[in-house]
Amino acid sequence: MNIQAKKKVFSGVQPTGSLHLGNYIGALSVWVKEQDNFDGIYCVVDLHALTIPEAIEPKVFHEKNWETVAMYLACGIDPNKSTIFIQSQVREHTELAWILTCMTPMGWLERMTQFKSKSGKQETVGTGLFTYPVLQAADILLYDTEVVPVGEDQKQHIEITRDIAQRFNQMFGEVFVLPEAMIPKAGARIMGLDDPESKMSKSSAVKNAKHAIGVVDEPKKIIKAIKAAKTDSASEVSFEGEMSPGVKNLLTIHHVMTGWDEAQQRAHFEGKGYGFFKSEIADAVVERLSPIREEYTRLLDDRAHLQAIARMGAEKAGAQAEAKVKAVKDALKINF
Ligand code: AQP
Repeated sequence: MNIQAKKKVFSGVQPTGSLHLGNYIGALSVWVKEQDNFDGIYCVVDLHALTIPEAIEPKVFHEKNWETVAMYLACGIDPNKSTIFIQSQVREHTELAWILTCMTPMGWLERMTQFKSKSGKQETVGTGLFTYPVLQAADILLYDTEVVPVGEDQKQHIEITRDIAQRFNQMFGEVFVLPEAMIPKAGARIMGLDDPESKMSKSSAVKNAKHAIGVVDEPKKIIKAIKAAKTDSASEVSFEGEMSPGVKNLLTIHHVMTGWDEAQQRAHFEGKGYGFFKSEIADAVVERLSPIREEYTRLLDDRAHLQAIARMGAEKAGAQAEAKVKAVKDALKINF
C-alpha cells in the first residue's frame, strides 16, 4: 500500500484585529480543508504584529492573541491533527530570525512591496517592519516546512524565504528545506467591499466599517456590509464583457461560500437586479459563517481551554524549533 507522507505545513495570522473574510478564504479555510493531508503548524504571529504600532495597546493586544486562537479552533482546526501556538511562546523564532537577518542582503528586503505600502502609512517606521520577511522566513524554516498556504499578498515573502534558505544552504551546508507557497485558485485576493481595487485587510477594516466582512460579524452586519458593497452603475448582473471589480469580487466570495461554478452562477444571476444578487450573496456568507461565530463565542468563554491548546502546541513546536536552531548553530560552529 502506498501511503503518502503528509506535507509539512506552516502558516499564520497576525493578531492585529478581527479576522475578515479574506483571511478566512485565503488562509484558514484552506488549512481546514487540507487538514488530513497536512502535518500543519498554525501560529498566531504576535511578534509580527509588533511592527504595527496601532496594534500594540498591551491589554487589547493580549486579548487579540486569544481571540485568534479561538478563531483557529472555531474555523475547524483540530488540535489533535494540527499544532496551534502563539509565536512568542517559542523563542527560537527570534533567535533564528537574527541569524538569518545577518545573512540577508538589504537589497532583497528593499524590494518587498508590503514594506513599501505599509511603511508609507506609518509616521515612524520601525526596523522590524523592514526585517519582517526575515522573521517570517525563520517561522517557516524552523519546521522544515514544505508548503505555506497563504493569500496572494504573501507570495513575495515566500519567495524571499526560499532565497534566504538557499543562500544559507550554499554557504553552510544543507540545513533548510525550501518551502513553496500554496495559493488558492479562487479567493487568493479578496478585495475590500468599499474599494474593490484594494485588498481586504484588517487595518482598513478598522478605519472603515464598510470595508470588510468579519468572520464573526452578526448576520445583520454582514447583510448591511454586502448591501453597501460597491458594484457599478449597471442595473442588473451581466456575465457578458468585462465585469466590474466589485461584481467580480462578490461572485468570487459567493463561489467560495457555495462551491457554485460559473455556469451555475450565470444561470442564477444573469439579468437579475443587484438587490437580489447581493441578498443571495449575503445569505450564502451568513450560512457559512454562523456556525463559526457560535463556536467562537463559546470558546472565548473557555480561556483555560485556549491556554491548554496553545501550551501543548508550543511544547510540540518548541521541540522541533530547538532541534533546528541547534542544526543551524552546528553549521555555523557557534554551538558552545
Ligand atoms: N484580502 C485577502 N484575500 C485573501 N487572503 C488574504 N490574507 C490576508 N488578506 C487577504 C491572508 O490571510 C493570512 C493572514 O494575513 P495577515 O494577518 O497579514 O492579514 P491582513 O488582513 O493582511 O493583515 P493586516 O495587518 O491588516 O495587513 P494590511 O492591512 O497591511 O494588509 C495570510 O495568509 C494572508 O495572505
